[in-house]
Amino acid sequence: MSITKTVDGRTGFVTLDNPPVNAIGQPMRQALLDAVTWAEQQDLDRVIVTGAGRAFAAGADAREFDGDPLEPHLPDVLDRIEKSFVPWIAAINGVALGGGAEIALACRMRIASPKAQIGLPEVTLGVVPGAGGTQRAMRLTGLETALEMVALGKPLRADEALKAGLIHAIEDDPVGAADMVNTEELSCVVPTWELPAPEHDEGAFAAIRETLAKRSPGQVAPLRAVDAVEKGLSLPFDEAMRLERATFLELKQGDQARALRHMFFAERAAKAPDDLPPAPTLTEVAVVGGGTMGAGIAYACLSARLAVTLLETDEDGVARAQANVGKLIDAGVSRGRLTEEAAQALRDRLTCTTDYSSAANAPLAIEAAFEDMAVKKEIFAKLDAALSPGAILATNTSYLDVDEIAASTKDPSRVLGLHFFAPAHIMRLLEIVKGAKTSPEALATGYALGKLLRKVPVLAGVCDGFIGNRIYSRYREAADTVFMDGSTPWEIDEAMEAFGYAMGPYEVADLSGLDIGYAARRRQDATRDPNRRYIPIADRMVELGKLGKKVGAGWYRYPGGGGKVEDPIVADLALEEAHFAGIERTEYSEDEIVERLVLAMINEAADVLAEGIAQSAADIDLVTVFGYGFPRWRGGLMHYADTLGVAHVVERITALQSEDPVAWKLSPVLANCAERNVTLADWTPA
Ligand code: 3H9
Repeated sequence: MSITKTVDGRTGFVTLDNPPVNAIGQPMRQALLDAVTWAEQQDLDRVIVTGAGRAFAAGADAREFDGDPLEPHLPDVLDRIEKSFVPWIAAINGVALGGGAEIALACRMRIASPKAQIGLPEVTLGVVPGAGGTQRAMRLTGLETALEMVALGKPLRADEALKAGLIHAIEDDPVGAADMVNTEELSCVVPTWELPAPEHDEGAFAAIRETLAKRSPGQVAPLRAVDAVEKGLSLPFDEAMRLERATFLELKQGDQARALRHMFFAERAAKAPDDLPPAPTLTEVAVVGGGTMGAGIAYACLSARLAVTLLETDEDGVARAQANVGKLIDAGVSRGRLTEEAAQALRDRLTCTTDYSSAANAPLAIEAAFEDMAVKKEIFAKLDAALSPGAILATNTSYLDVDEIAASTKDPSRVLGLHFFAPAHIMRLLEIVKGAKTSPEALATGYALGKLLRKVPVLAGVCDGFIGNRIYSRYREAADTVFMDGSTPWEIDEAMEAFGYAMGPYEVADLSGLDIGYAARRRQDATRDPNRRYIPIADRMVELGKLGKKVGAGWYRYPGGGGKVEDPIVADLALEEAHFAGIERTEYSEDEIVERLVLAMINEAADVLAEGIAQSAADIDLVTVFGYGFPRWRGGLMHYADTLGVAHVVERITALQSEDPVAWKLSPVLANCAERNVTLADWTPA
């Protein structure tokens, strides 16, 4: 069903009905168009349009965007609604987004429930509003709010929408209130399209463009949405609508919109596989270790209404854990995310202790202690003894072998990895690591926790670094090679920022601490291919005590603990090492830097796929975007590789083999995709 229609007296009721969120597809557009004629033929004095279920309408059905537009088009349907002699009133019962908001804007009046939200988030899908959003919103709210709505995509709450002039009233029962509107009053309301456009305001346009340059560099749609508003100021309404529509259609087919659509649907597809047993209801968890990571995990669990027993080794540790979680709660209050009452409820649900028996009833424990196998095994032995035999035991290790940890317990089937990303209460990615013996029940519990914490769960197999850190290690290696052979860390960082990362690899390393990568390299020493070129610069940095921002110096210097400053000594290190190694340094362009770093990641990711460490290319996209800051508008690493084209990727990696055949050994998955002429997204093991 797409809409339902009923009549009561001279009032027509149209309910948008396409569960779960009333996305507007072709059948709904046709049904709405027919409803306009239906209302006119019955000589109704109003039509009240509302949504079934929790939403008014979530917007155009984005699943249609890959194909050609299907008639009737939404702008034409809304033109009919707006110009019909039977006035329509939108009774906005829940979210009205994109095309959903545009339906409401074309109605003569808008009455919203207090929980409604109204927004034009099209830019988050890489397009501009395509059914009048850029033209009607500004006629109702004025320039400033309209520009923010279309360019930033953030919805307005009902109270904000009322204040902005977007809606006429807020009522608990918007349908009832719409029915009560005086007929004469209704007939006096001027249709939105007839309202004058606001005056041009250079300051408002300059301000929004400046904001966009900072917030969404590289993204096309937000700027085009601003242009559509600006052009609309001096064009007749119909002409401005045609221009908006043309922009929408053009962007819809572009790389950025395809990438953002891919991410939208991949994010929603990330959930527990159907063949897992039903997940247990979690009400409490144990977390081991109250350092930065453990405290972040504990805070995330508390915020999801779980009771948390935070286990530490001694009383100092208990005090530190309590303080670490306390700081996060206090920050929640000072940022306005938590009321004082909610904060107290979180504190009440937290127990910090050294006594493992306090966690005896927890169905799940998450270990987030120091990255050391002996430490982990000791903790798992204690958990094994204290928790019930059915409890699931998870490790938050970033690199260590989950199977070895599991083997040290009485029942390895109840052990899995739950790899959070720092800060654990903010970063959305959760790698759910399946060991050789991990049971379906353990996985189901991991997914249940992920759902409660509103994480994006991605299933990963066991290897050094799982999906994300393994690809990241290769990225780092490629960066250090480019540094050694010709560039500086700041040139590399700038190139990756221009590509779309918020920070380049060297600034990130300074924030995490160079000792982390050092420890990983020492762990890999025993298994590293002796023929693989080793870049010693990062080790030299650690030997020099340049451990990153925490000590005031890493790849950059941080005088007085402040912002980063380029350090010529670091640049000289590469000159020195290159000289020792007899390397003639080259100057790399920004494009060459990006190409090398990104191709290195793509090749490694293809190996991750080949080895079954990741289940799909889309999972790798989720990991790279939600855990490592790969630009979402490029669709994640593998989607980007498919945008470049596998044949091109293979050709470029093959060309780089002349420099280093070991580091640039082509992944069999890439070779296979090129041979079969399939994308990475469509690749399946033979
Ligand atoms: C647009 O409107 C263009 C117009 O200007 C011009 C036209 C000419 N399409 O997120 P959830 C599915 S562009 C298709 O898990 P929540 C979603 O995939 C659009 N499907 O629920 C999921 O499916 P499944 C502008 C959609 O409660 C299910 O609904 N609008 C769409 O956490 C539930 O979704 C937007 O950008 C869609 N538009 O959040 C709004 N929306 O069950 C996009 C949802 O198979 N949507 N689905 O996994 C949202 O922001 C959230 O979905 C919403 C609900 C807040 C509505």
